[in-house]
Amino acid sequence: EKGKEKWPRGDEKVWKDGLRGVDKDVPDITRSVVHHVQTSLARQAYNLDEAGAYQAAALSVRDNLLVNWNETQLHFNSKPTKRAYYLSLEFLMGRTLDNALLNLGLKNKYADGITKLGFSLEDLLEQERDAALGNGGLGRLAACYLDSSASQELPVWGYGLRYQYGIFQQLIGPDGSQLEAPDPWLQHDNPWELPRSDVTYDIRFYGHSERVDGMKAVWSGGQEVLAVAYDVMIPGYATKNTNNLRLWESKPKRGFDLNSFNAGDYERAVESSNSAAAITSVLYPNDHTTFGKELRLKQQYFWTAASLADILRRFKNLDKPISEFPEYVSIQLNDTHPTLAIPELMRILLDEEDVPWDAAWDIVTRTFFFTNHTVLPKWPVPLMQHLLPRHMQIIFDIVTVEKKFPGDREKLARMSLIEEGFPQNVRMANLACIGSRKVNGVAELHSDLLRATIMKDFVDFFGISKFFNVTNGITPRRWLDQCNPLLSQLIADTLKLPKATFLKDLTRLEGLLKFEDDPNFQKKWAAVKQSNKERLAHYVQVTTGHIINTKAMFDVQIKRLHEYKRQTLNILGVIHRYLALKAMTPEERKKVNPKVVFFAGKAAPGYYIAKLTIRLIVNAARIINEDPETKDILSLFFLPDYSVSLAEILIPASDISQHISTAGTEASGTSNMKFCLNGGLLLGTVDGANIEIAEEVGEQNVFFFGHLTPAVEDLRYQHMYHPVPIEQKCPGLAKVINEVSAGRFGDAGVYEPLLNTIRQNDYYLLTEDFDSYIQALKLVDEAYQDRTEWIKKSIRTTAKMGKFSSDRAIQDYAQECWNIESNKLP
Ligand code: B1N
Repeated sequence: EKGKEKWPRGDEKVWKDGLRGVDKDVPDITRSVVHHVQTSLARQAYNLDEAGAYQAAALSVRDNLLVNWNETQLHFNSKPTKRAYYLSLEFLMGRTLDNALLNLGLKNKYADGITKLGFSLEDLLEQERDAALGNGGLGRLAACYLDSSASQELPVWGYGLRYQYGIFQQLIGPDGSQLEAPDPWLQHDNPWELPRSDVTYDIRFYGHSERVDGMKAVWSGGQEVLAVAYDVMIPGYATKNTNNLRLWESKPKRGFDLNSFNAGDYERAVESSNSAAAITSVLYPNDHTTFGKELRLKQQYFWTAASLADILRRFKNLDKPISEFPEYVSIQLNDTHPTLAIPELMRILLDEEDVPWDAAWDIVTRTFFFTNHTVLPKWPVPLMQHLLPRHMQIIFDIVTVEKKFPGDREKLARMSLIEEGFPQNVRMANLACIGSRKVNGVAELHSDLLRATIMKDFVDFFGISKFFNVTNGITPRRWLDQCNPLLSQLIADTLKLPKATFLKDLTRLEGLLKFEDDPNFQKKWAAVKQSNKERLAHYVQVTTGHIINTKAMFDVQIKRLHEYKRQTLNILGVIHRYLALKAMTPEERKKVNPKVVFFAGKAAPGYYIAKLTIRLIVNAARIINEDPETKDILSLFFLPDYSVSLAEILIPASDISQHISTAGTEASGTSNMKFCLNGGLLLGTVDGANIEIAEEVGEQNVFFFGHLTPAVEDLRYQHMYHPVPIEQKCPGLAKVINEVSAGRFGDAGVYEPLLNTIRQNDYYLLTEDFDSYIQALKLVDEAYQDRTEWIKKSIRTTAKMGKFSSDRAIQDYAQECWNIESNKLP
């Protein structure tokens, strides 16, 4: 009988005593920190700085996590359990120490202990470097989903890559341009990972594939690279359950290729060893647009092959027939990046497990689930043929089988995995779709668009039930309790609930509605916002030297720089405001509500237009912030090097945040949810999850503007074929553009390519939405004048954010796709 097994070795009591591990009391905590100072760091009270104290505290917390991690794995291994795996090329984790302490419920005790040792926990938290293995929303979503899976005691592991360098560090050069520096985040020891030098797999590239019989083949030759596992502990909130994020590092299989070395070709030997290590050296910083690069395809295959080999090994420990694989394994594909997992599982089943084609395809299509986040990457056939000959063969075999489907030729051509042309391309989204059990988008509008456009033929073929929606979510642990402890405490006090109640069931926030009219509560609510604004102002003062008026309205747009996200619309709106202020009399200006505008975000290093937008923001800020006539009522900041940690300071401080993508272009957005959860109001277009936020909080509590999705296509068509000069189309915007063009913000001429995108095609429809945008900003100003009503809107917004917890999203996936169950550690 399971669970009653004999103790495997030695004296059970001695073992269990030793495992007690979890430091519950302050003396235990200080003892464990001091122990790490002395043994792990070989230091003492005399020579311990904050960085060392952080390391020792982190190692002490890590001991707790490791005990829980081990117990969780043992627990889930004690009987055959269905597991889900989240394959994501990006996990944007941010910092760990604070989050781990909160999830373990040990924050106050560690704070006490650290104080007794002569440090402050708050200062130590600042010592930690962000783990920034992601570009933006897609990677942060993966991190939130891990937190929610562990917190809900679900058997979910993440699989990703252990990049040596995360997303680049952003600097601003003297002319206001973005400069990039590497992010060597592993320079200091990383206490949050556990190298597993015993968990390794050989991964093959290149070589040749020879058919043996029928659909089977042998793939040999080429280059072999070693994948080494590193485990990152993912603690659940208020539970012992601690899940795993397994990240792969690439290493040369042998130190050198001895054959080349013996032949005296030392350079070639070192080169091939370098090329193995190169695979996981750096995160690609081009979100949405990384096609055609051989190293990127190598990363994708290396990661999916190692992850699948590992998943298969775990499955084999269960001693079940391979046909039952989908009964024990569900794999979620985070966008098309891991789509090679589909032909890779086919290869393993056909070539290594001797499963016939139809049975193999059946297993594959019951195992995978595909989440689409955006447009459609393709890979050139010749590149794939060269790098992965066996997988290309399998993809062509799938195409052959596909051809037997009934249907008209045009439709089949649209649905094909191969796009004809010179060269041919593999359509990864089509492969992900036909190889998966289910396909989802990330907000209602986005899922509707998928079903109506790029997936339409597949909907006709497979039926609508294969296609569904899971609206994104965010973890309230990090995005409320951790980043806004004052608000979290006020909510707990007001609702007379332990924090854990609403942090685990975010719909409980609705209880706040009862208090929206209570002046005492309103006052406290406003005081929390004020103190978060002061925290941000302090940060800005320390990092830039600027002093900010914290009585002003804080208006925030922070996200990757992209034309479709329209930071350009925002900065041109700011300039419009500035010009309007300049035209006023001093008396008129006195009546204006002061405003501070914050921008932050990185542009892909090769994205010229996005980088010009940054330059314009920075240089406009230099002029506007120095103008004695207006600087008290309008100032503007571009905060460099946006990160998860910076978001944690900015989001709780915002009065209004901007999510202003051209309708139909932002799949969901997730920072919109974070701002609203923290009582910031939303100014946005009718796009992505903005729509569902408005449905929840009520349209009277959000500021919407701009054209709707169905209009966008027609407008673009008109711009193409019936262009109207901008002076005619949108005189207000034309005036602003002319000022920029004339060099009012420095650099006459340099912004022309950016301005021309608006003057010419205006693909993102700034000329169409500018007037209603300015109108919406005016409504925001007016609403802010009535402070009591504004505070009520803010309370209502927070109260109605329950739907956007990533716990709900993970439940959707667990039920609709994975068919897994919670299992709490005793
Ligand atoms: O994924 C987020 C959404 O909230 C955003 O709306 C969406 O833009 C974002 C290639 C991407 N879509 N596609 C990417 C990232 C990296 C890369 O190499 C594409 N990111 C999104 C979460 O659903």
